[in-house]
Amino acid sequence: MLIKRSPNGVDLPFSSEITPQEVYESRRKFIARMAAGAAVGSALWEMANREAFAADAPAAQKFAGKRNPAYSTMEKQTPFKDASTYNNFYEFGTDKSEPAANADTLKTRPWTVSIEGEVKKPMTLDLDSLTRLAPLEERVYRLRCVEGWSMVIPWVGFSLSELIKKVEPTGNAKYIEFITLADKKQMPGVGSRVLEWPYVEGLRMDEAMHPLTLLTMGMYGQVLPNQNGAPVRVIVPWKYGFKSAKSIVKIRFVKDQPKTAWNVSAPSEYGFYSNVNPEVDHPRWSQATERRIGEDGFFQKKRKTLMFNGYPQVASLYTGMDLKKNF
Ligand SMILES: Nc1nc2c(c(=O)[nH]1)N[C@H]1C(S)=C(S)[C@@H](COP(=O)(O)O)O[C@H]1N2
Ligand SMILES: [Mo]
Repeated sequence: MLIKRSPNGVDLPFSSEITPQEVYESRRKFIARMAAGAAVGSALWEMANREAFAADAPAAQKFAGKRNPAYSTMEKQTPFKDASTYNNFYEFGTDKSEPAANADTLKTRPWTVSIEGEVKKPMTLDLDSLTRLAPLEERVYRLRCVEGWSMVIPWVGFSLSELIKKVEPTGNAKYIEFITLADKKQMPGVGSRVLEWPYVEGLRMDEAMHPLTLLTMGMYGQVLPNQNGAPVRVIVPWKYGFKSAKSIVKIRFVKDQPKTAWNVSAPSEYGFYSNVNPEVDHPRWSQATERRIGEDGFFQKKRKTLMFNGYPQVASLYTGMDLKKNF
């Protein structure tokens, strides 16, 4: 095990990893509680990380799930601070810092999600009934933005398929639409014309049913911060980040491919599929590499982007499809 002296004189394992100053204290306390000299394995280090990051935002409500190791990357997690202050959520402004600065006006309770369209059992669920549909899991996913940066985030939720099974889609349900709240009173960006509101995203039914597609209510063991899409969003880890719609109020099952917000605003740049694909460049930039937020410096060599963002288990969904045409 690597033990090196940290700047504040505490022995830390794996201190080659960059450690944000503000998490030293809580991490030090946690490590102090462990038996001195005991082997701090990667699992314990993970716990120490989580404890430290959770302590970053003391006001947030706890929201834990059982770690699903089969669906979790062991890569270094993005510090909570970065994941909750570097955001895309155009309903609150287009600068990365604006969602964190503005999203406290979003009222996440009471909240309902209405599920409609081609289903045998349409329903409107409040947050508590939604949360109780299936056991909560924690899954550490890579999320790669179309802009060329990525993060590693421990999300809390369950497979969207759990909800889909409950509402019993009809034979006509070929696609699923996610519709975000669009309320000017709560969301200052909804007055702007950057996108058509409400923000709409969509998946083909088999993509929506894939167990990796996560209905997400929390991250880092806490309820989602508003700027990350509280109280409920989806995370589709093999697609560019914009497919992962935030603050969902409606889920609609439909026959035809939905008109999605980014595809409508710039169809030559943002296709419906939007699978992470290092071989298909965005018309204005390469998609071959990416920068990990909170970790890779601006002057550092960028890391290689992986096909399907490193989730090869989804490849069979696209057998026989031309992924250059269906970008
Ligand atoms: N409603 C809504 N959902 C959205 C967006 C948005 O502007 N509005 N931005 C998307 C983009 S481009 C990305 S990269 C991710 C960012 O999620 P994060 O802030 O939790 O990392 O949210 C996606 N979901
Ligand atoms: Mo993005």
